[in-house]
Amino acid sequence: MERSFIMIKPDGVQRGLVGEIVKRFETKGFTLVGLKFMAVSQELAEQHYDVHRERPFFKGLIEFITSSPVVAMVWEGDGVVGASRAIIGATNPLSASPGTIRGDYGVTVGRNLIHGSDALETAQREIALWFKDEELVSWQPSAQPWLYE
Ligand code: DAT
Ligand code: MG
Repeated sequence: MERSFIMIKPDGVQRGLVGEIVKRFETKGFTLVGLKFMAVSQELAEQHYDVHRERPFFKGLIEFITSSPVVAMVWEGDGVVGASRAIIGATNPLSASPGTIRGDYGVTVGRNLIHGSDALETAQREIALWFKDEELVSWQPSAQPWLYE
């Protein structure tokens, strides 16, 4: 089944939104297969955001991500990569629709609360970057037959 890498950024943690954000993925029907609360090293942050290395906001982004702990997660389910992007909302919270995480809780692009993989290949790269194989748990939630026909 499909998996996505989801990270609650330092602002989400500092603002006490961890439970609220986890709940949205949980109640949607996705399965949590990995979760850790952690400080992010400079090296990990730079690797994670490698595609943005040449962008003017890169330095500030790395400072922000390494400034305070994050919650790193892997969620599993049919179509979870695309659906997570929809649950998260547009990159700029002011453009994000109400009902999305960024639309409901954010006001500026540099404090947009949460990261979600943007494609299947990106998800695979990010999961491998943030988690060891043994940190991911394959399991069958008892609600599975009530979520999938
Ligand atoms: P997303 O997180 O929606 O995938 P992205 O990959 O384009 O967005 O950018 C990664 C992060 O970089 C984004 O969540 C916030 C930050 N960022 C993007 N564009 C920015 C900008 N114009 N100014 C400041 N930060 C920006
Ligand atoms: Mg992105």
